[in-house]
Amino acid sequence: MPAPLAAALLPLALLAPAASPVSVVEADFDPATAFVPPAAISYASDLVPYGSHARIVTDRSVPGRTALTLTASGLAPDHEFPVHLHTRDCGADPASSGPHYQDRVDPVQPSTDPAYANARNELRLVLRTDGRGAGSATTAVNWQPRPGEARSLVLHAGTPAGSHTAGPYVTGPHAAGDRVACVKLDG
Ligand SMILES: [Cu+2]
Repeated sequence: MPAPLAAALLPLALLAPAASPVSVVEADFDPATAFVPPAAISYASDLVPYGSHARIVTDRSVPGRTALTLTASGLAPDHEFPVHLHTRDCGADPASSGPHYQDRVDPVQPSTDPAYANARNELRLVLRTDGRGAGSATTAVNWQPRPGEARSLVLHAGTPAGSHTAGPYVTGPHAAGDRVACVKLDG
């Protein structure tokens, strides 16, 4: 392109909006078999009923820091869900979301070394629902995810432990730690 034109376009390029530092994902949980692949999948409808709702606000406006807030409604009442940032997209198989996202990636996978598998190097929340199944949790870490490497937020079965009714993709009663739902993220 002629140099004068390039020079004229340069200011426009500088004005192009950067990725917003605050992103909001809102989604209803659906079965993975929904006709349109859902933005949020429930694998265990007793803990995460179809039609229940999640809102995730990810705030990267402070350099070197990420704050994440999960607000949900319609979930199982009085349950404590461990929630983590995972690396891969949600899929019909609960394992699709891959391992936990780590700021410093453990060279040994699956990661069990507490030097890597900890709440500073991973993004973890505990979502406690009230008697009506609503709840909110927030956390912040001193890093920002590498683009494209933190693609989902996964809810795990937590407390109270015990056997829950299996959803269509979880055969048999599921135990604490099982992935019961997954929300796709932009990042
Ligand atoms: Cu997890």
